Amino acid sequence: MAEATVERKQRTWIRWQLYLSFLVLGIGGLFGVLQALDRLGIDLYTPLQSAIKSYYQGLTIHGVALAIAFTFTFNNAFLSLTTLRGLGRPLASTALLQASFWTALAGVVLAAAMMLANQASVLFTFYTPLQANSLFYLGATLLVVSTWLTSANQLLTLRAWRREHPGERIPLLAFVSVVTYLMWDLASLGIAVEVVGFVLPWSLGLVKGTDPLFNRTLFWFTGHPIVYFWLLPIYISWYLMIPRQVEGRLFSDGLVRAVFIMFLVLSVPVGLHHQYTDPGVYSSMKFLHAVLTFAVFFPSMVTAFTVVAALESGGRARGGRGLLGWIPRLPWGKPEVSAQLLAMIAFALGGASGLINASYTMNLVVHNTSFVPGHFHLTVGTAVALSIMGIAYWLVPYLTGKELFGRGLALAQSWLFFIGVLLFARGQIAGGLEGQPRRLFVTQAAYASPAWRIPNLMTGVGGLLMVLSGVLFFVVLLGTLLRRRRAEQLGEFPLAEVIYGPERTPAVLDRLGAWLGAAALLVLVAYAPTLVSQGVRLLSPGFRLY
Ligand code: HAS
Ligand code: CU
Repeated sequence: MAEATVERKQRTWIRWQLYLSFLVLGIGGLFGVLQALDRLGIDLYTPLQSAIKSYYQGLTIHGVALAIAFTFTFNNAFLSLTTLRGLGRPLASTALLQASFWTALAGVVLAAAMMLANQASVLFTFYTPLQANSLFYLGATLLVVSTWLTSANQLLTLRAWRREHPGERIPLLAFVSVVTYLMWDLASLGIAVEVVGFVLPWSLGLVKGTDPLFNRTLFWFTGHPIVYFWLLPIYISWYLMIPRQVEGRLFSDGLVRAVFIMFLVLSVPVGLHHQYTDPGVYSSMKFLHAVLTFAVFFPSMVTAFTVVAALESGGRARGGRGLLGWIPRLPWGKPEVSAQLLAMIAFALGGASGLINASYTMNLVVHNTSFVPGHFHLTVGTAVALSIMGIAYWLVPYLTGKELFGRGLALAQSWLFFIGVLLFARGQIAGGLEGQPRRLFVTQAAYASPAWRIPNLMTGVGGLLMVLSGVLFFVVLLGTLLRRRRAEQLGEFPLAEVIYGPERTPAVLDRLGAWLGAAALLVLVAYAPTLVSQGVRLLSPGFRLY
């Protein structure tokens, strides 16, 4: 088959996986309504009892759909495309691309069916000894497998490319795409061992007991780096696409490679910052993870400076003068840009709240309070989700050949989401500082402090604005899809011009195998003492509190 035909076929499968991600975004987002209303003192769960049994069932659907299914399927689609574009050739295997889509779809269907049937109200962290129906765990496993299939396809494609281009530097766009998935391949081992090794056999009744603490450590082995698996595809857009979209230039090829390598090496060995308060973990190891958490903060700081520099170069090229005069000159009228600019601003706040979480002692104040959802709705909930919406505004036209519907509506959507999350997160953070627990069913709480009232009002109103914004996103999306097709592809694929290109980049950064080895070694040092000392005692039976 000619390359162009293969590529067209592959774009179709990429498109399907992208639609799957948006479908899941819609389902997960809608459950936000119930939660936001609860913060306003309106309990919709009781009247909806026949469909939704509890607050926790709704919260599980919200978390699993958005944090796991939406992000994984989007990444599979987007980073397959960036690999294909980056290497300038079709992916090595259309079959793997299809397999990734079908596996993800099967995973979504299984997990969704179990959650909707109230057979898996275990929240997105699925801590044992809470037990779900085994089909739920199988669904989650299939979602992870879909990412591995994507990664395998990337690696095969890279190998084929290398054969055709001996001695050449890996093109930057492909490099960052492959490194993102390599990081995730290593990171996902924790959850794979937890689910396949312990939880699935236990939920099937093949073994009698499980070990909650050991499972939890394995969970956070993956549960921290998963946040960078959500984030790095967005960084790819901020580094390599946004500069072009604002008519600016990216500073340096080498710096971007170095940042992604830092994420590869440092993303995993920090998971214990989710377990500062857990027993059975050496405090020296908690301290090591705290130090490494501050280390992995660094590449994001580099990103902040580099991305802002690219924005500034764009704003100045468009006539901006003075210290800050370049900001209003950015193309704020383009929804694909403004959504991502607003997402960046939210991320600056999300990053700062991350430092509070990461500080060993300050964590004691905020851990398990609503401060934490305040933090992660600024990060994954906005930096990632709103950026994805911005990306969709050029990507869907690009893939379908249909012009974006309702540009003004799309702009309003971005601002509404941004204003919504500022209120929402400020409310959650303020409530958390007043000791309000996270995952609290407020209207039915046996105790509630008056100090939580205004924070919850902000969270409720902000949350409703975010949902409304989500509805507008779907109006724009469906409006676009229902349009008549104008061309095979529409618009250009935005790729940044780089000031200092790869010729100045140290070749050692492209030695992916060696960096992966270094990462694995550091993980061993950071995790082996804890896992060995905990040992595995398969003693706990399963509980169903739902
Ligand atoms: Fe986090 C808990 C620490 C980043 C997500 N985090 C969570 C949870 C989630 C989450 C989901 O150390 C809860 C899990 C659960 O259910 O229990 N987090 C950090 C730190 C960072 C961080 C240090 N988190 C993220 C990202 C996430 C995410 C990214 C999702 C995508 N987090 C923690 C800790 C906990 C935690 C503890 C446990 C808390 C507990 O007790 O349970 C850092 O990596 C953040 C670095 C970010 C920056 C910001 C860079 C800014 C940029 C934008 C620049 C652009 C600008 C715009 C300013 C340094 C790149 C200019 C625009 C113009 C228009 C001019
Ligand atoms: Cu973390």
